[in-house]
Amino acid sequence: MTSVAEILKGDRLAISRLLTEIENGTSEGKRTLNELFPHTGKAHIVGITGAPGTGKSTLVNRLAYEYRHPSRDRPPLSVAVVAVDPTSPFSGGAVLGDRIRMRDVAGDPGVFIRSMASRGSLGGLAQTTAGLVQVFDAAGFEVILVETVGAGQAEVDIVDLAHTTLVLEAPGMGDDVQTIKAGILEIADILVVNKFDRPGAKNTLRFLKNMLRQFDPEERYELHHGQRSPFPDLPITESEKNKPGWDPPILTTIATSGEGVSELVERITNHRNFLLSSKRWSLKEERRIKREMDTMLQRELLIKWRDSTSSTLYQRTLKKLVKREISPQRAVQFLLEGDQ
Ligand SMILES: Nc1nc2c(ncn2[C@@H]2O[C@H](COP(=O)(O)OP(=O)(O)O)[C@@H](O)[C@H]2O)c(=O)[nH]1
Ligand SMILES: [Mg+2]
Repeated sequence: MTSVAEILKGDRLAISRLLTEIENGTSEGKRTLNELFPHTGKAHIVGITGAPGTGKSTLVNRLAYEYRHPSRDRPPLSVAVVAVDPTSPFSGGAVLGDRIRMRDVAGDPGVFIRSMASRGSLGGLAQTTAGLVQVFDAAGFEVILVETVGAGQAEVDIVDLAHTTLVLEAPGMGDDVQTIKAGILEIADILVVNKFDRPGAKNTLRFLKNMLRQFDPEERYELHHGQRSPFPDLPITESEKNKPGWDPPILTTIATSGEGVSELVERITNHRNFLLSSKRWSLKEERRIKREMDTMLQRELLIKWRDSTSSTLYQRTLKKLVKREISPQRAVQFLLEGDQ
């Protein structure tokens, strides 16, 4: 039994156990999440995405350190890290490298690092990640850093989860349009050119500045607010639309030495303040929670429906569909409403 009180107190062992329950999709984990939910909504959730090797894990480590030991006049904040990147040195494999890198923050009770087993996560990667984030939020961590690998739809998922999304690029990752994945720049609240000590870094910076200039702010806004989600969303009011927007800055860092990281934390904090003062924080939260509920609803309805439908009818319809005797739309109509 995981005690909710223990989690709320920030008990590390209880947190650890609950995270495992959630990863395994147990009903105990789900039950505890239900009880924890009213205690969430306080943390600043920051997503860090980008191609493998751009330096996400190294930067996350540095960010955690900077939050704990601010080099500027800022109060130290507690930090949780969720690494969803399967190639992350936080997970598996490079244990030695892991230890060496993590020594800066290891043993600090204000830091909690969890790498997620990305293999076959029951209930879906995005949902499990959201669950882990909720645990840290309820446990009182003030900042939650989520590292995700930029592959497939993963970077779009992070927009749904995070208040602030950092997109990492690095020189030598291929500075042309093809290699910068479509959609990844649009989701950035802050763009970071890491490995600024490497040759070609200035070119990467110039290239990104040009790319960013081409975006239509309206389009960015819609993407950030879920207007492209498959679900009919909460409408954006005219007055909301006309509020001054956020111009995503491009920063440069050297994650290995920590250069530029203090400035980055400053900008991340600015973005949080921007969201709060423009009321977009609550708007984002509302949309995120709605989407989460819709996704669950969709899944549960599908399961319920399949339980209540004859599998022979389902198989027969599927066969017809595969043979192209009927269209997918017709098949769905047939399954839901019968032959009409
Ligand atoms: N030269 C240089 N190397 C870096 C920098 N940041 C990260 N690296 C190195 O790049 C490699 C990949 O870093 P990692 O953090 O694992 O990248 P990830 O796959 O995006 O998480 C590691 O060998 C890091 O030490 C940087 O700013 N400069
Ligand atoms: Mg990594």
